[in-house]
Amino acid sequence: MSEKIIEQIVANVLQGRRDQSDEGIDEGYDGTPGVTELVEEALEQGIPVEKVLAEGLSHGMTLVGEKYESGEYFIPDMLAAAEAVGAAMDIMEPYLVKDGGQGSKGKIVMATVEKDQHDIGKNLVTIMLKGAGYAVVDLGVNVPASRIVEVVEKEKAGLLGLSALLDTTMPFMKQTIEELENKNLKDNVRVMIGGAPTNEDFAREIGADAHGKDAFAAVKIADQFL
Ligand code: B12
Repeated sequence: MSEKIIEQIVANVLQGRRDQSDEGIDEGYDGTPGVTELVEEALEQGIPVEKVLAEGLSHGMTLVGEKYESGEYFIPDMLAAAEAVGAAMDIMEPYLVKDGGQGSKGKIVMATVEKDQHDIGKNLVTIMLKGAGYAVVDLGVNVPASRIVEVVEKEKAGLLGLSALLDTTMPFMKQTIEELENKNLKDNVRVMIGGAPTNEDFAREIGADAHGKDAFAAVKIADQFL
């Protein structure tokens, strides 16, 4: 039963169907539940939030990415899928946060770097960290290095998480770390980076303290540093 609903979530992410009123791409979806309704149902059935996230929403978006890469999908298709996943994550947040503490484990600043609008991965990481008991200040997308550094200083954050999905925006991660160094803040805050084009080597190269391949890794890194 749980496998079936996860499969339906993946299929509906691919169709970009937020709810039952959406048509989707292929025939045969009319009037059937969309991503938000399926996620609600899965959670009501007691399927673990982590499973819905990883095997449903995250996996679905990965497949959307592959279809875009192969030329089968275009930007509006990616956007529709992203919107459906975003709406589903709003439903999941209270379930995740209910399981965790009240931000008592430490403070983390999260941001997608300058000129980058991708936020699904960052939002996933943010909800997982909140669920694990951290207080997270989420600065959103397209955040300049100067703003990130200002907030890290003001909030006295122990950990900074940076997300980038574009080759062209990865250098802003380096710029952010350099600004932390210039302001003598680098010793007070650990920096973790993530996002599809990043890796451990890049993290080392720019002076980040850790690279996380997914939201679960982000929680492990936070537990290690805070
Ligand atoms: C959805 C999507 C979009 C949506 C974004 C909507 C949104 N609100 O985020 C829209 C349509 C807006 C979009 C636009 C563009 N996109 Co786009 N997009 C994607 C797509 C299909 C999926 C990304 C995603 O959400 N994945 C699902 C999430 C769950 O995965 P994730 O982001 O990787 O995050 C996980 C991990 O990486 C990690 N993680 C992420 N952040 C962090 C941070 C920390 C601290 C840690 C520890 C971990 C971590 O944990 C997450 C959860 O497991 C990817 C394809 C792909 N394979 O990634 C292309 C992709 C990223 N886009 C791409 C491109 C080119 C663009 C555009 C330039 C297209 C255009 N010509 O306009 C624009 C750029 C807009 C901009 N300035 O940012 C390219 C990038 C190529 C490159 N390497 O530079 C990709 C790879 C597609 C492709 N193959 O060509 N895009």
